[in-house]
Amino acid sequence: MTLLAGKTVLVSGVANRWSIAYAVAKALSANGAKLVLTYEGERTKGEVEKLGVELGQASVAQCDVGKDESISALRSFLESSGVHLDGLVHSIAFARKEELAGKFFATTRDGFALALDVSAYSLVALVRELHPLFAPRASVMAMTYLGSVRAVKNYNVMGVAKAALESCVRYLAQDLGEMGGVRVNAISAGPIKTASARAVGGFTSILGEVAARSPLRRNVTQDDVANAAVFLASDLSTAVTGHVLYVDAGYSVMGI
Ligand code: 0WD
Repeated sequence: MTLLAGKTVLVSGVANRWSIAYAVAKALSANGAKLVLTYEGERTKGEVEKLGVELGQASVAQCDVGKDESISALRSFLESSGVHLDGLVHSIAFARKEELAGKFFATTRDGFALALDVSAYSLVALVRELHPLFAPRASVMAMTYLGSVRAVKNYNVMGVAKAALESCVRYLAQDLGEMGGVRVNAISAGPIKTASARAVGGFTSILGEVAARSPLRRNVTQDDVANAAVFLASDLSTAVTGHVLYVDAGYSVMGI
């Protein structure tokens, strides 16, 4: 309950109650953190405001990570509210649906740039703008997937974006560690049925494969990921940075 008492954490990427970010926000709050939730735009505003009320003391702000002016506006909002951030959760990804199926080589120049921009550069953009608000020993985390290091059917350009995201995590860890001991990590979650996941072609068969072959013989849940996020947000992980923490029921360690 008190693991995160006195800490304020910004959580991006809540779209609905199935979002990984929502489970993370709930777990952070249950462990005593104050929350700032951000939503992308009008489409998700109402739902996120409703979830913010359910979470108690969450404040809610708009931020489209694809737009620098939107990130600057978020910074102004946080500054005017006197918020210092002890944590930042990046739980955002986007690629065009038609590029999450079929041949990877069919990826268009535009689609590649868009996926990399929203899913990877956005972490850099958030840190670039918000780092002056970070408290000492703040914790930044991003959500990634095994498709970054393995070729996963249909994951395609999102796998490339996740590889970039994980590399960004390492470079940001290098930058921020000497600025007050701020750490930056990624959680590589096993597949979970959410709105984003359903956009990936053949997603249900990926769930079946993990349940059949992972050491724990099951899929992971949003709550499994959220518990790891609490660890990374807490002072239990003050010497962990630049790391990709697999929360995947062990699937990634399996060979034949
Ligand atoms: O199997 C899964 N669900 C896994 C997800 C396995 C491993 C990793 N992840 C990652 C995703 O790639 C993503 O980075 O976890 C993160 C969260 O994904 P999620 O919880 O699975 O999906 P979802 O509930 O759809 O949340 C992602 C949200 C978007 O939702 P919608 O469904 O509205 O596209 O990212 C947000 C948006 O709310 N988002 C943006 N937020 C701000 N600015 C933007 C943007 N430009 N674009 C998308």
